Parts: sequence; C-alpha cells; structure tokens
Amino acid sequence: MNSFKKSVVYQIYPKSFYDSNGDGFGDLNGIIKKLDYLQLLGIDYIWITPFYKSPQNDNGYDIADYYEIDEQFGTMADFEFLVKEAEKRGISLMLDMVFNHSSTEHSWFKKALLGDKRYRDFYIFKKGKGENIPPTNWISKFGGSAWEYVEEFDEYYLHLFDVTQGDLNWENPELRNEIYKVANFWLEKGVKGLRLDVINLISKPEIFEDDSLGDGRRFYTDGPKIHEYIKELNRNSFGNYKDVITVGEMSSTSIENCIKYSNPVENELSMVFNFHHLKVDYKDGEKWSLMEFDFMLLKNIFDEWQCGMQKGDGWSALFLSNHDQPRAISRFGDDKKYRVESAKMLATMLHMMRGTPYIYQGEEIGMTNPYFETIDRYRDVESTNYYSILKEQGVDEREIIEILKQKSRDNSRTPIQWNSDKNSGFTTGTPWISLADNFEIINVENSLNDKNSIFYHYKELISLRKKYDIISDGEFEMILKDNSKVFAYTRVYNNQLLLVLNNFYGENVEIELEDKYLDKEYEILISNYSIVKPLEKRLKLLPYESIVYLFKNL
Ligand code: TEU
Repeated sequence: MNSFKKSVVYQIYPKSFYDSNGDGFGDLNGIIKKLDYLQLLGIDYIWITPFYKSPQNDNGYDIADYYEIDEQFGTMADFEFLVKEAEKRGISLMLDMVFNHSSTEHSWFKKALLGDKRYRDFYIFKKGKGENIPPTNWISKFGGSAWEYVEEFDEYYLHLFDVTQGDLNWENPELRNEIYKVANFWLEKGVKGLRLDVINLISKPEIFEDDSLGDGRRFYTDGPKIHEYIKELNRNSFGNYKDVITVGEMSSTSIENCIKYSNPVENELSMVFNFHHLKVDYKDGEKWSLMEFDFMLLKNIFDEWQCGMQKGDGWSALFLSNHDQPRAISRFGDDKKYRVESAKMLATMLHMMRGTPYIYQGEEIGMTNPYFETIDRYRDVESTNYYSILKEQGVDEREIIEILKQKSRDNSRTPIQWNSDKNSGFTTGTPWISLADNFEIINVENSLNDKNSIFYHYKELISLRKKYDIISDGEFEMILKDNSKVFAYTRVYNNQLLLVLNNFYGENVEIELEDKYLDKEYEILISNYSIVKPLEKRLKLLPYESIVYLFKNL
C-alpha cells in the first residue's frame, strides 16, 4: 500500500513561518526551530514553497537560480541540516518545483535577451500579429496580456503569470534535460517529495491562436503532450527513487486527466491538486467578485471528484487552504462565533475523505483572514495587479477592498501566530507583511495549552488515519444529497462503515438517517462537541457539528 495514502502533508510558506534572525522574513533555520512542534502535530511531510534564489516578484515562484538558496532564507548548509533534523523526527521534505516558467532574472533568460539562440529556445518567443498586437489575445493569470514585447527581436515572449516569469519551452529537449537535472539535484539531497507547480500548463499548443471564448487557458491547460512530458519527467527523475512521492498542481483540469496523472499504472505522479471546489464563491466564474460560497455546489463537486477519482483509481490531495487561497475558516466556516467548532468541522470533513490531506500552516490553530482595510497592507502581485485593474474599470475603492479582504492570496500569507508577544513571536524585526490583529488570542501557545483546541483535533485526525484502514482505503459515497446544510458521506471497507456528518451552518439542523444504521454496534471516532450524541433515526446536529460514527460489523 502506498505510504502517502496514510500520510498527512503540512505546507510551509517559509517567508511567513518563523524568522530566526530578525530580518522580518521567515527562514530555513526558523523551520528547524519549529520541527518539534510539527512532530507533536504528527505530520509526515513538510511541503516548503520555493526558497531558491529569486527577485521575489511572485514570492519565490519566480526562480532566478534553481540550485541556489536565496540568502533571505539561509544557506545550503541550513537546508542540509533541515533535512537531517526533520528525518530525526520522522518528517520528510517535499520541495516545490516550478518548471512551467523561470524568473526573467534567470541566466537562461538573460542570455536569451542577449541573442543566444540556445537560450532563446528555452522560452516561447513569437512574432506579433501586427503593430502592438501580441501573437494571441491570451490573458495572464495575474491580469493583462500574457505576452511581453522585446524590441530588439521584434518578438513577444509568453508569460502566463507575471511579466517577470517567462514560460519555459518544453518542446525543447535541451530545456527538458536541464529540468531533469534540477529535480535530481534536490532528490540527491534526500528530498522525499516534489510538488510540481502548475505542471499541467507546460504543454503548449502547436498553433498559437486567439481564444474567442475565453482567456486562452483551453489551449495550454492539460495540453497535447502533457502526459508524454510528465511520463518523461518521471522516467528521468523521481521515478528512479522508490520512496519519493509527487503531487501535481493542476490548474483548471478534468477528472479524466487527473486519473491519468495519478493512477499508478500510468507512471506519472502520486497525486494531484485540483481547484474546482475552491471556485464556488467566484460569481459567474470571476474570482475578483464578492459572493458567499455555494454550499450545494461545493458538496456536489466533492462528490463528483471523490467518486470519479475512486472509479478511475486516481488519487487526490485533499485541501481547503494554501498560500494562494483565503483562510478556509473565514471562507467556509465562522471565524467569529463558532471559530473552534467550524474549524474542527472543516478539518474532519476533509480528513475523513478519500485522498491525502494537506494542512496549510496556521490552519491547525484556526488562523483567520486578516481583513486588511487599505491597499498598502497588501503584498501579493496578483492582488495589487487586480486592485489596479478593478480601479481602471471604475469599481469603487471600498468594494475593491472588500473583494481583496475576501479573495486576496495575502489572506493566508500573514505571519504564523506563535504567541501573544510582539509580532506574535514571529520576528524580533519588522514583519514583511502585517499580522492578523487577533494573534493575542489565536496562537500556537494558547492552542497547545488547551486540550480542546483545534490543534489537538488535527492531531487526532492525523493519528486516526494511521490507525484505521477504512479512512485511507474505504469506498466513498455521499448521503443526504439534497440536504442544503449538511455534507454527509460514508466510507465502506470490508464490513466496516464510517458515517461522517458535517453541519456547515451556525444553526441546529435535524437529519433523518436510514434504518440500516439503527440498533447496530458503533463507536464515535471523533466529534467537535464534548457531549456524546447517541445515534438515532432523527438526529439534531448543533451549529457546525461534525461527528464520525464507526460501525465495525454492518
Ligand atoms: O499557482 C497557480 C495559480 O494559478 C495560482 O496563482 C492560483 O490558482 C491563482 O492565484 C488563483 O487566482 C501556482 C503557485 O501556487 C502560485 O503561488 C504562483 O503564483 C503561480 O503558480 C505561478 O508560479
């Protein structure tokens, strides 16, 4: 059985995790100092987002040297020590590999701009369609045209993200070989996991054409040679290491492709991230809008993906939060009145599903969005770009700020709240981004001192996954499909059954269960209320109540 099915991955955004040298930025030594905390939580891997040499236009996802550690995070010796210290605690490292694009500060791109043909072919340069008309009408995911004009060549280069992130040309075998060298360099250092950034965007179409229906993503997402490229990457790097796991970040993808990406017979990846469940508060599909999340759409997407991936023997990464998403508790729960109950409900809901759970730093203590009221508080390039775009569109400043408070990636990038000291113990310097103002209440120290805290709920979920095969291997089925407040499902494994009930709202909800669950022996595996709720045909769930019943002989 693959170990990753019983594992839990903890995601660290190093810039905001812990600052060991007082410069206001988190660093690798900061992670080392907190390994005992992570070991207490019980996680198996830590995924660290990029800490390589970078101008930091996209907080490290704009890499200027794949082999160098950016000095703001520390040194290679620090990294090697981190690997060793983590291993001592039974924790493996998963590194972020950004292979769709590099920084325009990378030596490859600089040589390309100097006219070196070899390096020009590492990127995607195309002639425009006329005076000031880019090769296609594609839109960057950070706003504006996806093409940047280079006068010396009278050509444009492609950047699906920031203008300082040039897309790499995977058609070029020389580029692909350079990528394999990068992956193997870090694997040789004892890294046991790779997270592949927007890996399903690397295969571009043969013909670059305008998109009359949208922003161009349909031409380069899950592109024509994507499975060929990932199979080749597997064969030339991580596929040669039997104990290495991989997760692909799949933007705007499909179940069919995700089965191909993650079914073991395909020899591509171990598992995939998809994002459909994190667009249920995008009004008419538009991220930069205000909208309460659509609960029925959310649970139906979970149902569709759980059943689809199960049927095709694919494997999903389970997550609600990461460094690109607002804090789940502020988005799907209640970060005021029922913060603890709703955080525990969201955690149970996610961890009892079929897949490998990911915990984003601070999620385990119920950190919330910071609700920054002015644009000067924001740091993220995507957020500041869209602030300008929305202003140009004439949207009222107050409304733009409300949108940023709900949707900005900075919502999850505020410093980890360690204690109630200055800067919540994150730094002795000036933090690169403000903290949320609730850190004196919501912090690690208070969580560890409270046996009923969200932290200990996550710790229990992680240990249950190791203890019960039904959680990693059980068949998923959604029940109470039409209930507009409760997301309920079962997991079946041999003659065992898990019944998982999650009230997504801050009000009492009564549900009716099938007779087959009644008068049977069961135990309550985990709950977010202290009262023991015996199983009855008509069950009243309290606000955000989440409860898991295990039937051992159904
Ligand atoms: O994210 C891919 C991506 O599209 C995200 O930016 C996210 O989906 C988007 O912000 C939602 O609006 C990866 C990294 O996780 C992200 O941090 C990088 O900015 C991006 O790729 C470029 O490397």
